[in-house]
Amino acid sequence: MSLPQNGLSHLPMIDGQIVTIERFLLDSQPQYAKGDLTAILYDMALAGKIISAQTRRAGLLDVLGLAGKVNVQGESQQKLDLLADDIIVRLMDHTGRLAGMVTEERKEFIRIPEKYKKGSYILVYDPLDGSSNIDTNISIGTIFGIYRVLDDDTPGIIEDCLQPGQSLVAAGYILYGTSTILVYSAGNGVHSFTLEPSLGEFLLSQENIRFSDKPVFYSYNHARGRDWDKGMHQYANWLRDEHTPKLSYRYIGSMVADFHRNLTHGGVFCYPATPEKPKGKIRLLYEAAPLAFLAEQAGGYGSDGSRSLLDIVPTDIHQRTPVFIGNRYLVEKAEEFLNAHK
Ligand code: FDP
Repeated sequence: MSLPQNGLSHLPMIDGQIVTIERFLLDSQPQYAKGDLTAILYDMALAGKIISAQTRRAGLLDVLGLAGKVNVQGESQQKLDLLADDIIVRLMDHTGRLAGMVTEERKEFIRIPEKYKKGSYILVYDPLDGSSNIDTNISIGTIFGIYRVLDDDTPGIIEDCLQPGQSLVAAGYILYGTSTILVYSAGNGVHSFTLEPSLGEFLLSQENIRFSDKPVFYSYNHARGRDWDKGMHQYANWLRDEHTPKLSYRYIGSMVADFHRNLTHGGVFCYPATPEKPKGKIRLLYEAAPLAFLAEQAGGYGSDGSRSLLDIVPTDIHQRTPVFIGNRYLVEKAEEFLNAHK
């Protein structure tokens, strides 16, 4: 990103140009495309703006704290989770571009109401990842993935969502941090946009993001260490004691924020399996697979400890998976340690 000198220094620019997300998406669209995917991505940017505005005001509005309900994972839902979920459904169900949706916050596959046209895409999303951090003003984010339906002629069905991450046509996240950033890939590199709050516009801030080949960070919940198997212990020791140059340990506990930091500076995020949680904690469809898609597009890799996260064919829309994601060689090293102690 170049630094302009002419009083526009608050605006992100690429080679002196101000590029809005709309312009970038339209320019990136293949000539044969109908524009539906572009429109879904643009709608997700709009959802991000609305959710961002709500999260910024969360301390003022009555949206902090528990909503008094429990979601399908048996976790307490925060009011802001429900609000973010509602915003996305209300923005997306009537556009004629989707055939269905899956969200962390609803048990069932969301069908498109019959009164609306059915589209050719499926949206899977976690409206607010890291939501246990909401009350403490720590970065949280929306993660999403987009699939094509298996059959254009049938109404959207659950099987449309049970596709491996290899079939994603696009994925991304919106991170509500010190600024609001949208990061996405439609299979042609990873690009980021920063929300300029006074304009309400996402402006291109970085094109073709790649993991640094000199990673800096590793991230996992160290407190879960007592439950790890030998392979994970040895991997953690290797990260701490043997990697050169020395890495730094950082864990926010908001995967999307941990991922973003590691994408920006290089590193690895892990949420391994434990006897208590043999499948780990992270959800495959709307958390792990979209981030693994972005990781691969940025030259990194996402694994469940023995295979690519993108190769796993989901059997349940809310299934969980162990996650190792970040710089390819750091993730492959995790596979090596875990497999040696199976
Ligand atoms: P959260 O429960 O707050 O939504 O997948 C959910 C997730 O957060 C990740 O974002 C985060 O990395 C992880 O869970 C935190 O779990 P631990 O508290 O067990 O570390």
